[in-house]
Amino acid sequence: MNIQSENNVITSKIKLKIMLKKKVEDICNRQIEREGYSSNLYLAMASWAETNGFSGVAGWLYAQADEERIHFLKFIKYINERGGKAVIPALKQPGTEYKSVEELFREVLKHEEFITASINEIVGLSLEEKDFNTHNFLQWFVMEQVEEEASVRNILDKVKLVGKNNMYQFDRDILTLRTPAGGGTATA
Ligand code: OFO
Repeated sequence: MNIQSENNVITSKIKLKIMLKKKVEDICNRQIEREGYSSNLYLAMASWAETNGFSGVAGWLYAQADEERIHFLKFIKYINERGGKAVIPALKQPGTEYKSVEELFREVLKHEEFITASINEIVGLSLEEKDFNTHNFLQWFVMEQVEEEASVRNILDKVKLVGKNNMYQFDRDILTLRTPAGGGTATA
């Protein structure tokens, strides 16, 4: 065997080692769909808020939708970088109506809890499969979910405190409750 073919064999052995296992690739592709849906869900909620006079709430949701799109892209790039193939899915249509801002944020919290469980499931699989690269990649999402859930619970507490009659003030102030993208503390 000449040096060139020896190098090719070594390169393909290394590739085999670092390539994503099919199981991990599939579950990461499932997460692409969930992150894409999260972005669309928050856009749909933003549209409801904007057309019901809550421009502050809409601003919060538009910003959240942008963050979810970044999560969506992170998974796409990660799969492709690891030698898998990211599949861009069709996304189901989110709901269009909410009875109140409080109901809307209860739905946001429910959805974020679902995403947390989904991320944790991938963390579990990465450990089972001894895929430490994926495990490491996921740690950012684990922390992000802690922050997102805390931020939405904080908003829900405020909605309950101000009550229905003070929604003007709540809507005016909600953007000060935003946690900066990718970590950090809320400004209020
Ligand atoms: Fe809201 O979370 Fe994405 O990951």
